[in-house]
Amino acid sequence: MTTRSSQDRIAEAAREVLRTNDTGTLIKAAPHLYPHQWSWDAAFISIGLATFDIPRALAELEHLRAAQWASGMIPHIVFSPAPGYFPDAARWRTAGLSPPGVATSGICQPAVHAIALRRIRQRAAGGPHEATVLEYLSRTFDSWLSWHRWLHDVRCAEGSGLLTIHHGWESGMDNSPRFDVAYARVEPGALEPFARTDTTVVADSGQRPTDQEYARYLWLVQQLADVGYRDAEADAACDFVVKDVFASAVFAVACDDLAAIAEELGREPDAQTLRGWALASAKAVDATIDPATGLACDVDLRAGSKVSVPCVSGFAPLLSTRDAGVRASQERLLAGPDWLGATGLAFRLPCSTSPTSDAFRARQYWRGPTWPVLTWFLAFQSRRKGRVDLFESLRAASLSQLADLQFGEYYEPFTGEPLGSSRQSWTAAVALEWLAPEPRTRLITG
Ligand code: 9WN
Repeated sequence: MTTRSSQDRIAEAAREVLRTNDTGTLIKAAPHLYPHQWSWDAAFISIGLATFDIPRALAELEHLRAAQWASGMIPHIVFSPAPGYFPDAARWRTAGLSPPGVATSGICQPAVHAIALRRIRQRAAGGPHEATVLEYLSRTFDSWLSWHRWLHDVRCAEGSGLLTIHHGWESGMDNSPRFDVAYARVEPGALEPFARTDTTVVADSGQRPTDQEYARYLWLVQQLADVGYRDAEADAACDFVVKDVFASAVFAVACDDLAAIAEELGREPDAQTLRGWALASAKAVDATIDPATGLACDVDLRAGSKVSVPCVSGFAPLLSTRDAGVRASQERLLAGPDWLGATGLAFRLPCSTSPTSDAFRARQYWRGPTWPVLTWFLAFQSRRKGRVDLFESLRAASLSQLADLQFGEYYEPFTGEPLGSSRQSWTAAVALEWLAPEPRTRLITG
């Protein structure tokens, strides 16, 4: 249990991380490893910023929105001029697709943005920035709606409620074992030469994806760039076509949050459309649950089968389900011996892959470590559904983990060692959100 003075130290250090990672135009996802703006990072970062600087929170989302493509797609990276990250802007070949003067990648990430917008709206309620936030929401609503419409119409064109991804990077959980079978099918041809930068920043390369994994990542980028990122062609041209259950659950939640914003703005028909998308995706996510494991599954469209690997994405229904039975059984599973109750954990926090699974690797990126941002996200959604006890226990354990003031990108589950980048912006952001007083507004529910 962290004391009040330890909590003050965490909050002060977290604000300092965000300030020093701020380039003045965007907040770097991490000081050295990720010197650009990432899409879902920016949303979580804005949630943390809103605890002490609401205008800066809006500016962060606005920087991302300015990179939105004409299609509605919000790219996963908006590049700053800083060197030192590979693949760099040129590798993506997106000139002419990204807005003039803005360098972006060509793929997307989970759509957490409307969740952030609603959270910022809640934090602004009754305060000096409320009018600014409402004006911002009103002025930019159509952009966020077109992002959701693109996801719905393009990434879910067949109407299943589940979103398609063409790259593990689109899931945000890059080398999770949930994608091993899909990646095994990716056989890189002649790759343009490349030199990784991540393994020069993270000295222990065992914490990062392997070179073989990187070759596959880059091959997919080449395949997608070769078809100009046109989704209709990408489904055929790209070796990796997966229905991402976690991104679909995020979409369901975000559609509900954008619907709440639409209602406040008096845009009832848009709200109804969004509520419909939310319901369809929430149901579709529940329908992927493997009865044998109780976990939700991705669908590998190339193989035509569900992928049942015990990863944290299997708890997607905890984010989005409307079924009390599903919620209860997922919570039981989470508390059980394969997850929070696993033997030897330094903190009772969800690992990215179940520690009792053969696929588990304690130090390797999305193959085992705990990710503070995901812990917060699962807890936040649980509290919104009334599960204050689960929220409080995850909050206490996460703050104990974060009391090292390293703001690690991810943590070794048994030793509590911070791994990957330190001073990671979204880790600092969720620390601030854990510690900020809950806004007193009815806008919080739902
Ligand atoms: C590739 C920035 C991003 C996160 C992702 C995380 C990692 C990038 C990388 O870092 O991915 O997009 O180079 O490894 O997996 O979730 O958004 O923090």
